Amino acid sequence: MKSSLNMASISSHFDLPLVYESHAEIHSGLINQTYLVHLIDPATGEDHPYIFQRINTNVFRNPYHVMENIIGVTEHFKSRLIAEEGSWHRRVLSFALSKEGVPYYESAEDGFWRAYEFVDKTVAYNAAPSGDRFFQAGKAFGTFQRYLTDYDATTLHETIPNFHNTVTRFEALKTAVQENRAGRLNDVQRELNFALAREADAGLIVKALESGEIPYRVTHNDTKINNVLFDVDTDEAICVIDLDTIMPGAALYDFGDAIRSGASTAAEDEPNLDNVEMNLNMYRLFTKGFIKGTHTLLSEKEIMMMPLGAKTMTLECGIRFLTDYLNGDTYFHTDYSGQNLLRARTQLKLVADMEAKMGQMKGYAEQYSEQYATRFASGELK
Ligand code: GN1
Ligand code: MG
Repeated sequence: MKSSLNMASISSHFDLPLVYESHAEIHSGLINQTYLVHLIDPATGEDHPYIFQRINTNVFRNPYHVMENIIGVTEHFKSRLIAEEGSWHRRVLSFALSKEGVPYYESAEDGFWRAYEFVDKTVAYNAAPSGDRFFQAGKAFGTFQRYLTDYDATTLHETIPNFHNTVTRFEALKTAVQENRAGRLNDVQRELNFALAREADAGLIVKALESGEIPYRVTHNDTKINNVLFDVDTDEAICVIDLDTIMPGAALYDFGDAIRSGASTAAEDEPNLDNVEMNLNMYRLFTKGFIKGTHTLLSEKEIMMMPLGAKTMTLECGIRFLTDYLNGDTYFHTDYSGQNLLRARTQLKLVADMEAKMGQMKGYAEQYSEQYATRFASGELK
């Protein structure tokens, strides 16, 4: 399918008064295929860059539901931006409609495609380039959650069932162990023992949601640092992207997954585990940004559980990579054999490091929430 990719033809199915000029693949996500496509206004010669994505329909079994969620949420987000900030320009994704009037184009040959306007003068990073930008990312993801508090979560489709149900993720790992489909079980004994020793703790967030101790919110669920766009001039995090997994969930999922990816000192597949740590200062700064972005939304219980959120999301991601390694790399995109095992190892190393730093991680969220609560109450911050 890849070699026969005809972007000129794919782009012609969207209702845009523009003509195709060129495209380049963007290799960052592990699930969908993403392209920067240059479309030209034939009257003026002006370039209108778009992002085109082919949805991985093995992962997102119902891509119509994915797009329904995304359109609903982005429309709501726009109205909140207008109400709170006066404009939504460059702050939310804007999707193109096809000539049939739907926000996607599909065919048996090309697959399932969507297109959105490239947000000009922005950049995404695979690793947080500075503490300030990680603080900014925290604020953006926190604000994202706050603007969606009044979104009717019952209208959302569950695009991937049990996506952050760490309990069922452990079940999937155990099934993969039993099946040993790729014959790799012997490579992973140490990682497996480490993960299974933490299985009981992995259910704590799920249990807190089910018992009503913490609320279900509309969450992003994939808050990897490369899923937020930064303004190249101001370094502000202005637009949250990759909206495929927006579903009801715990605020701790969004907080935790961002820490997992952005507070790590190394790449997800770093082979030398001595290089992999959770940077405590980055943890602190993201916490500060997230608390600032959510204003006074989070409950005391949620705030208290934030360090656990970081650990749980990292453990979950570790066992997801491990499961995929055992299954023969069928879910996450890999560039080389063994990449999923390296990814699993970095995540589990981060879990160990978080356990060692847990005493220090605790307290930041409480501290910032008190500070910001006072500043919001006095009207100093809005
Ligand atoms: C995937 O698509 P991407 O790269 O933003 C995955 C996340 C994982 C992440 C690990 C739908 O995210 O859950 O945390 O890889 N997305 C899905 O890098 O499974
Ligand atoms: Mg992504």
